[in-house]
Order: sequence, then C-alpha cells, then structure tokens
Amino acid sequence: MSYKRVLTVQDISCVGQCSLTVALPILSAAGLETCILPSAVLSTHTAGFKGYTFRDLTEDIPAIAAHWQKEGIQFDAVYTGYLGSAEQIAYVKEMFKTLLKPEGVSIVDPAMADNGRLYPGFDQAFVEEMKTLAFSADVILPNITEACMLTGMPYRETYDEAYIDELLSRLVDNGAKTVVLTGVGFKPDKTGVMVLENGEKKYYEHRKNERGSHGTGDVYASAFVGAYLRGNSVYDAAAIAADYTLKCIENTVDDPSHWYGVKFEPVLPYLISRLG
Ligand code: PXL
Repeated sequence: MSYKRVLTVQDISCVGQCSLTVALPILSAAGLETCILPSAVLSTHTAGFKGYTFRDLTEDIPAIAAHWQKEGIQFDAVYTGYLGSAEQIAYVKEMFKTLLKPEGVSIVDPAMADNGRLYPGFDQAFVEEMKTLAFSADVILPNITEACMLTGMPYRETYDEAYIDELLSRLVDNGAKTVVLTGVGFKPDKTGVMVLENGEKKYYEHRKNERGSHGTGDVYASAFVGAYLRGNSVYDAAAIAADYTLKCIENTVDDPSHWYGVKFEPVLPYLISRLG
C-alpha cells in the first residue's frame, strides 16, 4: 500500500468533535501520514455553544510554511476545512503552490455555512476570498448553502434536479474542477451526494436521519479524503464517506446529551474495513 502524506488545515475546536479533532483520527485511521496546520484554536465550535474563545493563528502561518519549505517538506494532498480569517485564505492558496508535490491534490471543504446561513464570525469578505480558494482547488466539497454562496445562486430548502444542475454548472463556470456536493436529497426520507467529475454527474443516495448533527460535514470530508487518497475514485470515496457518516449519526441519535457532534470513533473499524 502506498503511504501518503496529507496536510490538513482547519481549526482546533478543543471540545465539539469537529474540524481537526475529527480529521486527524479519521485520516490516520485511513492509513495516511497526517500533518496539521491549525487555523485557529477555539474552546468549542460555534454552533450551539455560547461564549466560546477564539484565537486566530493567521499570523503564525507564513513562518510555519516558510520552515516547511526550507526543510523541503511536501505533501501528496492539502485538505482545507474551517479557516480563521480571509487573510489566512491567501496564505493557504500560496501553500497549494509551494508545498504540494507536483502530482499532489488540493481538496477544499469551504466550511463556512449551512442551512442557508454563514457560521458566526464570517462575512461577505470571507466568502469572496473562499471563492478564490475553492475555484483553484482540484476537488471541492461544498454543501448546498456553501455552493450557493460561492456562485451567487439563491438558497432554497426544497428543490428539484434542475436546481442542482444549475448549481453545478455555475460552480463549473466559475472554475470548479471536481465537485462533491453534499446534503442533496430529492425525497423526504433520503439524502445523498452529487458528484461531478470530468463533466459527468453521478448521484449517491442513502437513508436520511431526521436528527441533523453538528460536525458531520467534517466527518464526511475527512472520510472522503481518506478514501480518495487510498486510491478510490471520487465517486466511490464519496459513497464510502456517506455510508460511514450515516453510521456515525446512527451511533449518536439515541443520545440527546450528545447534541454537539457525532460519536465517530467507535465506527472507525467500519471505515477501515471499507478501505480494505
Ligand atoms: O463543522 C464545521 C465547523 C468547524 N469549526 C468550527 C465551527 C464549525 C461549525 O460550526 O464552528 C469552529
């Protein structure tokens, strides 16, 4: 098995089962050397906790990147999630140029919004910068809200396939290469992912769990990156990540006290078994 080195850039939410506390274990379980660059440190995530702390690490990034460059450290993939500031996005874009191996892949989860709304602390200037990062990446994993914000398309809670087609074509017109659009459901009890690769659209549908869960976007993106870098096609990696994420949600729904994230750790053996 080839052993790949991935860099993931996202925040440390010390409590809350999202971003790096999810990405690091999932990518490691997928058998990848996982290097991290924390974009910010928060006491918890921002979705439901009140009074969280937030330390932006933007100013540390240039020196960290310069050190790695000096050491000749390069990555097979750079995978970005929740970023701390619009200024930081410019640094990350530069890293795609300086720290990726020639055949390396850039994967962007434009983690900034859900359910039609930006996460607390983000503004239009951040969205504008995120567009430049997302449209320079090899693969993007937006949810429908993020895809709308990246393209200026009005957000709708109910939609048909024509709406999703329009969203995909606007993403492509703006420069998106490969798209994994998450949370796409056409029937009340179903959800899924729409994958667009080389101009070809493929849909993976699965059961929908009624209880929405925080952090599932990060579980999904991390499992996708793990499966993709282990040699699966984009579509197969998207399907494996969907199956794993659903199992994580099902492992959590009967515990109302666990509202802030999903219990993804006990389900890691399932992910590992799917990776072969
Ligand atoms: O799961 C995305 C995410 C990551 N990091 C922080 C967040 C969120 C979503 O709200 O608040 C800090």
